[in-house]
Amino acid sequence: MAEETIFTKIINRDIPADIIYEDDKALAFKDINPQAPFHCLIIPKQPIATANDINEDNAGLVGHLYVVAAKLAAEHNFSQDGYRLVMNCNEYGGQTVYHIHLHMLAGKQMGWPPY
Ligand code: IU
Repeated sequence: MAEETIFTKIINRDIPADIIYEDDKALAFKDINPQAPFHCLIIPKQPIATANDINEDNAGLVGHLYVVAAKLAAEHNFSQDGYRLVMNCNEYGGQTVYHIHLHMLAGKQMGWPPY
């Protein structure tokens, strides 16, 4: 089990967040430091520390994060124009919160490479 992070506090409503989606397995909320006109984080309610901890047992849950992303894209009309989904891992990946999260960035043309 991963250490409790600030994202567990958001899941438990111990601290506020702009929550835009919730179901029994996942939560999505607006990033407090948005890097695009639309920037939300899609997280599993069950904490998983990093992408290194994704395995056959939790693959369905991780896949569900992408299902939520597709739903949000449709709901917010980003499906056609497109968007970016990113999961940072550990220091070199730029991860700062050790509870996996899918960044969903939309509403502008993204660049590549992403550094
Ligand atoms: P990272 O991939 O671990 O670096 O992403 C963490 C993100 O969490 C980052 O974009 C922060 O702005 C965001 N965030 C947040 O939305 N709310 C918080 O309370 C905290 C971080 I702490």
